[in-house]
Amino acid sequence: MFSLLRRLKLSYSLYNVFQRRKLAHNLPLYQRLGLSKRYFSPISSRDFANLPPTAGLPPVPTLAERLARCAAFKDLPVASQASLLAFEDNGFAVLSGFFGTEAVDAINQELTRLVASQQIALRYRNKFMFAFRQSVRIREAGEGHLRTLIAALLGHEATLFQSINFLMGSEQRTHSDSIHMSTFPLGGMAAAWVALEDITPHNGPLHYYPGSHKLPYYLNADYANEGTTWLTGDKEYTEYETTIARKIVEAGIEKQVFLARKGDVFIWHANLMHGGEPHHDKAQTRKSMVFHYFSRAHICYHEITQRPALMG
Ligand SMILES: O=C(O)CCC(=O)C(=O)O
Repeated sequence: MFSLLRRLKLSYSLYNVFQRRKLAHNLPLYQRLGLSKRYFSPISSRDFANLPPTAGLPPVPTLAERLARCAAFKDLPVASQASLLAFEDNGFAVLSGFFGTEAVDAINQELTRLVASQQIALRYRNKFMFAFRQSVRIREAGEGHLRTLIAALLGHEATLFQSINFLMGSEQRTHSDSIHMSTFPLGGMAAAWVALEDITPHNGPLHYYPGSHKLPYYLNADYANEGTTWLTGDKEYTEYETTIARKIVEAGIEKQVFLARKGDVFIWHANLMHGGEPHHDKAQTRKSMVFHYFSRAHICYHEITQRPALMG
């Protein structure tokens, strides 16, 4: 019964009726693309099936031109610049030592303070969600040069949508963020993962599949999770994960593990397959933080739940 209620589109649409300010971002695009949607309407990839893949997007300069115009890019070491310039080929970029020790220590202290004062608590087993809404310091880390660089990678202005802090490894199975934070046209999001301490093979490093962003975007239709007019899909999330595991084997892409040093940043593309390795040594922490950004030029929503994304 509860699971049926959770799947009922009407119930969250009713909730969203009261969220106009946070949902209005999709309206100009709905209008431009001729989609008859209200700000609170359910939305999923099925709604875009008859539209050209880049419908509604303005033309953008090349990645090299966009980065060359970005002040934050000019200040970076050559290796980080090269990594960003290769983003469209690889689906990721590594910015070694992007945050200094003092900045990382301050973020860790901030998280300790927020937890101690119960301003944030664990959700979904091991995640501290949206700490940036409670902490100027954490917000600044995501809003500063990182957001500018992400905007240059996306080719559009970017909004910091979500932060997640981890004290232990996520141990998340491989996925593409586009099933959770989805856009039309595809590809209008990116994430920046920050190592808040040195990461070893024993404390659950991030893993990723180079070039996997060029695979198709696997969405609800790819694991029979489209649902009906009134209900979202009824598939367990593990079915999505199993589909992705199979697709990666079929594609023959080799997994890489990111053994980050404190302060390193790993940026991933909307469709880069990634996840968290097992955290073997539970005596060690795995402090990290990830910022998820949406493009402001795209329709932003959540494919699994078929909800428009609440911004801000
Ligand atoms: O930090 C990790 O281990 C993975 C995080 C992740 O997959 C995500 O935030 O999308």
